[in-house]
Amino acid sequence: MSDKTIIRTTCPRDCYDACGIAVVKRADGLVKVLGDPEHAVSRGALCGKCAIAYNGAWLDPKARVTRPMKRVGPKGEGRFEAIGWDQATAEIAARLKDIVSRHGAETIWHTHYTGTCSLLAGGFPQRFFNRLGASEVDPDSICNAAGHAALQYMYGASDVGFDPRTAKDANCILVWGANPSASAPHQHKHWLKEAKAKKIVIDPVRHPTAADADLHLQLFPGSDAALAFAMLHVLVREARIDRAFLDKHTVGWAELEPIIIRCSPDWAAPITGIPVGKIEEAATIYGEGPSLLWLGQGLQRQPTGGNVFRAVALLPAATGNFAKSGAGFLYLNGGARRGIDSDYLEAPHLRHGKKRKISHMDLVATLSDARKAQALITWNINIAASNPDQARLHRVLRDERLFHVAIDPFPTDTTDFADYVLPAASFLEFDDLVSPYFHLSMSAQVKALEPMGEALPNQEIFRRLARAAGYAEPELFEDDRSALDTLCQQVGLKDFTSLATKGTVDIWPEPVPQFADLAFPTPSGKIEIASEAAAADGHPRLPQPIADPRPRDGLLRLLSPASVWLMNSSYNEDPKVAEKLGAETVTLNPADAARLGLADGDTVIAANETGRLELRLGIADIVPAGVALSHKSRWPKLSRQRANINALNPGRKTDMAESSAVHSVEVTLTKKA
Ligand SMILES: Nc1nc2c(c(=O)[nH]1)N[C@H]1C(S)=C(S)[C@@H](COP(=O)(O)OP(=O)(O)OC[C@H]3O[C@@H](n4cnc5c(=O)[nH]c(N)nc54)[C@H](O)[C@@H]3O)O[C@H]1N2
Ligand SMILES: Nc1nc2c(c(=O)[nH]1)N[C@H]1C(S)=C(S)[C@@H](COP(=O)(O)OP(=O)(O)OC[C@H]3O[C@@H](n4cnc5c(=O)[nH]c(N)nc54)[C@H](O)[C@@H]3O)O[C@H]1N2
Ligand code: SF4
Ligand SMILES: [Mo]
Repeated sequence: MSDKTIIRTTCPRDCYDACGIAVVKRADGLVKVLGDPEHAVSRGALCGKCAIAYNGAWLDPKARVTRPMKRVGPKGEGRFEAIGWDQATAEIAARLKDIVSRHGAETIWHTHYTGTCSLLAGGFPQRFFNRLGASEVDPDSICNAAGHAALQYMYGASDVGFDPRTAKDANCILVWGANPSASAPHQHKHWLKEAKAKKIVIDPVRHPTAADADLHLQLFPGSDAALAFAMLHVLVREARIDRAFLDKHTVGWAELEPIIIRCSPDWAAPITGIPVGKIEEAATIYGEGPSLLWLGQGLQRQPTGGNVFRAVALLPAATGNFAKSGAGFLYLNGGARRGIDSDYLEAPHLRHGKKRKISHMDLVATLSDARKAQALITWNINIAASNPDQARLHRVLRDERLFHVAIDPFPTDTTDFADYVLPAASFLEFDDLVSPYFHLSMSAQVKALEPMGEALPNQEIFRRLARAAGYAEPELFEDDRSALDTLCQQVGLKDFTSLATKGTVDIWPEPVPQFADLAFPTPSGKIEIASEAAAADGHPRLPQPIADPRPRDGLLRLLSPASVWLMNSSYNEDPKVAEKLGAETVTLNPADAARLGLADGDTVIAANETGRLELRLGIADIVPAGVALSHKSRWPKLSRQRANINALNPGRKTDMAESSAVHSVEVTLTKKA
């Protein structure tokens, strides 16, 4: 008899890769969480951060929250006593019902994001909040809402991307404002490297994917729309645009073309910082086609991020890069495209009345107002690390008036502020489904271990809260197996068990071209270069050839993108990952360091009107002059300052969808005395 069993499951993190995992359980109890060698993406290796954390803190009861807990000390001190589930759910439900009767259900706010992207643990809790009538912080407003809004105006859809399998037929892959070497490590390592296409990266930072590319355009942050217009200028000049496609499938090109003609590379070079020759080269390579455009998330986290997206997304329209293999763009491949019905998952029909929503950028102001907010429930999210205006947020979370329930597998800065902390099971401990957002596949998340201590999956936690609240609607209590089978059937699979035996399946056996039928789900059925819907919402009808003003003298533009060692704020809980992270640094171009009289390794103070933070200085020409780079999402409580980079983030909104313009933060840097 074998002395080990292997369970194949899927990583459900907010990551393009959605790796297949093999959990090896030895008879003596030893567990190893490894990359599944048979999985097309992971090919036997997890990324560095998961390889450490999934075999470290995620298996360590001392690192986890394992029991429901109730606050005993002052708010924010993180002192709790363990209680039973029945007591926790009864007390929480009673408090919520009291708030509903005295202040209205809309004063109960919940906020959640992508701690897990699995479907039940990410979506099922909405059934409870719909029944309760709670208000919601718009999830995407902390991440990518501007890009979604822009693509919806133009293409009618933002979650229908290219099929990565069509890369075999692409002559060019243009990665614009994404850093696969950190945020999609297996696409960096395998998918990009194996494609014969020429690779172009457009990013202010020379990250490893940019360094490996055939061409890197290291533009100044927030100048992407100007660059896109200059590339279009070259395409028009060199007659590389597809006029037949434009005539038939787009509206507004005739209005746009005169503007493009004014936007020469000579005009764009000083604005973007990219030499004329490189703009021409990038346009020529892209224009040869077929070309894939990977629209990252970084470029839309700018004050004019919506406009940036509309301008960059003109490229495939102008060159007819659709409906053929190796052509198209990708922002995200969503679940709906595969047939997943989010209304089934989230049951919005359980809600009476309209849902109140705010942007994450308005969270502090809302929580500070007792008429608007009496309670907060945080799940799948760590706002105390990830959100802007950190000092004020921590202050309002410390207010005894605000009733706060936090649900997490780990004791985070956010759970430290809560009145009740509920232990979430990790993805290794329950069945679920993963709908990857890069590849057009579907994967099973299969229970490999028993939940640690008394931890429960999110969906079960909200069933218990619904029961304690005395609700009766059957949707609130549907069991996992029934919901998983229904979701599998929605995507054309037999049931969960059959998917689990395969691990991951491609939804379409053959690669599918993007917008194969050239029917765009916009009001006109065409690509709306000129958008009446955008104009009706107060935006320009056309994308604009604009760029953000450069920072005033002395100020630096601070970028804080994804770290290679963290998944947002996740994995800070693992001491070995913390060791890899080392001191929190900021990287400057040598010219700026010389101008400011700073040396490598100096302790510097980054400051602006929102806050200040001590950082260790690194000097490297991976960033252009005028730009500072510091990766996001340290746990504030692990630093002496009890703060991270978001202490400097005022929470400025993008032009569209009130989303986060986090990469527009400006700071001064001075040497610590
Ligand atoms: N400065 C700066 N700030 C940023 C960004 C930036 O670029 N710069 N990026 C922003 C972006 S893109 C995003 S998406 C946000 C992300 O910010 P958050 O959504 O706060 O992401 P995480 O920090 O990973 O928090 C997810 C939490 O979910 C928990 N979790 C994991 N699995 C489960 C589960 O099954 N159940 C429950 N209940 N919890 C679980 C994890 O332990 C973790 O604490 O941060 C934003 N903040
Ligand atoms: N390892 C790891 N992987 C992750 C995450 C993580 O925290 N760590 N987070 C996950 C989440 S929530 C998300 S949203 C994705 C994000 O993944 P990505 O789409 O890769 O987005 P970011 O990491 O925010 O930024 C990507 C790049 O945008 C660049 N950028 C910033 N401003 C501009 C600009 O004005 N123009 C251009 N062209 N580029 C700009 C940054 O320099 C950065 O290199 O990654 C996911 N994967
Ligand atoms: S975080 Fe991404 S790269 Fe790492 S194991 Fe999960 S899916 Fe793979
Ligand atoms: Mo994100």
